Amino acid sequence: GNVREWWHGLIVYQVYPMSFQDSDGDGVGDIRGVIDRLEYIQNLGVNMIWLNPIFKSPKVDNGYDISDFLEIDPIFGTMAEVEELILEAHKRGIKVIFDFVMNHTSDQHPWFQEALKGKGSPYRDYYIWADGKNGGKDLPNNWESFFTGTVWEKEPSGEQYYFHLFAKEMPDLNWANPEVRRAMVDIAFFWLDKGVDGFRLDAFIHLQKEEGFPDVGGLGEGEIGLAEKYYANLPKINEYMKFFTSTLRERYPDTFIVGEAASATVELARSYTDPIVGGCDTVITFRYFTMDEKSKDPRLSSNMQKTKLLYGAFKKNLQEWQQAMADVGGPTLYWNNHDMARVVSRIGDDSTHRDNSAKMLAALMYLQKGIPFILNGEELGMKNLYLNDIRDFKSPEAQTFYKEALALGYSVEAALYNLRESSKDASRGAMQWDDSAYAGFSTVAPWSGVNVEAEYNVAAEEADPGSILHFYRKVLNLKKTDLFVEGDYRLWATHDDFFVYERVIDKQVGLVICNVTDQPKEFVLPLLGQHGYRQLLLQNEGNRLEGETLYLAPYGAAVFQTVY
Ligand code: TEU
Repeated sequence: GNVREWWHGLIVYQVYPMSFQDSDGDGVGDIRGVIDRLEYIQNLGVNMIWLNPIFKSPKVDNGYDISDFLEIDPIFGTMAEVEELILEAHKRGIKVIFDFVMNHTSDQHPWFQEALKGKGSPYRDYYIWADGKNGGKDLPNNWESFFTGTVWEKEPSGEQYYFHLFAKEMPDLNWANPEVRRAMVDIAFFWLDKGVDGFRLDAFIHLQKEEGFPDVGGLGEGEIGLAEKYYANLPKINEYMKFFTSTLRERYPDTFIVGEAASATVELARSYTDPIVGGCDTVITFRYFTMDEKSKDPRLSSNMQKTKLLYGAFKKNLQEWQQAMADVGGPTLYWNNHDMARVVSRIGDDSTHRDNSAKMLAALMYLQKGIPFILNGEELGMKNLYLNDIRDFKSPEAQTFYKEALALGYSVEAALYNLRESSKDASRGAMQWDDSAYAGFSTVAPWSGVNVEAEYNVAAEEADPGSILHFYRKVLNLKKTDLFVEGDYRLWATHDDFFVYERVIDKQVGLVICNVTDQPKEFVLPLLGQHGYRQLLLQNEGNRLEGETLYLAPYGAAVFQTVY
């Protein structure tokens, strides 16, 4: 028996506000733009929007560096527009969740500006400080930040260093301080009072840092390195999360909370999603996607190099998450987000088999048990942005990769190729609404760059019943049926050329068959038995059923429903 929580059946659409729709002609997307597109979002068949940060921010990290948690950044619009967005979304049966950045603030945040006044400041203990070694001359330790470089930055007065896991303009909050924990709860209440339905908790697995800041081992003199065991998934995080989630739910019991838990294992995910431990409804892990490391250069950052998904490992990972999360409604289901390259380019084939691979991947992922998270534009088969100048890459990791690759003798073209195919900048391009000069996103050049494509945009795909957009709608329609919400998940043991699974309720079986290769493949369907009958629910192009044999096109996919 499943305990059906209200959020089983959610389908989340990730709106990256800077790149979704510009309504005022400044080249940056805004809240009014999202309001104007609510009908489109509704017609997709989703029932929740996750908005990346829209709060006041100097935009060192596209809004994840927040200088005022309670103000809307003027580039996005006004508080009144945000209230209107929530209201209008609700009218359409769409819930709205905000990104909640709890690990750090902008260095421009008044708390940090106060903290910089020195050890006597009442806000000093809102942040994390350390003295340099050797009388202040050397760094406090050898930990590396996720945005490359040391985690330590000397404060302007020169007295101490402050800690930053991301950019130096993003000092980490000190969650060991109960005042910080209370302040973050108050901010969440402010937005819940405005009617938001929940939060995507940004980087919450980093809220605790190892006391005493011990050096990480295995590094040479003067070297720095990632030290996840000292700043990721530490034990007090569940205590902080429990306080946060349960305090919010005392007043707003239905608050939906999805935690971003990049490096969480299934065991950790279970505790983060346990109602009496961490209290998240679900978490987003990055661990599904085991990529082929063999072809990579070990001297360069691994996630910036173009390579293939290893389907064998990928199937095993998903199977493990499906099993561990079965009784909480399944894991989150996603292919990409604003931190990863776009799926049809990274994992599908964005040239020869663009349509079929995009459709197959949609069926493969979103008919599993769990909550789909779809990145805006993915439903059109949007591919990576074509960026061909290092100045077009905004993320510091991309800049570092480029410098290091060139220093190792890579050509400019080779370095740019890897970045274009793998960096997060590649997924942040303007939404393709039509094939006008700026793809209907804006009347001026978008901040992000844009691909303009005659066949891949909302207008063209609306008009074509065989489009990727229409296919996504069909997948999401199926996804809303009981069978695909609550049905048990069973992965078939097949060759790695296939990804095949069933969803099962009683005598009803949904069977999803995917050819994950660029070659045609044959698949023999299971025997029906005397009283069974089978119905084809959905397929992409070029497949053929002859008797019990399914001839799958390259990247072919078919979904059957069988009743025994
Ligand atoms: O990303 C955080 C994130 O990916 C890390 O928490 C992760 O654990 C680490 O990179 C190790 O793989 C979020 C946002 O999604 C991203 O856009 C922001 O830049 C970042 O937080 C900082 O707020």
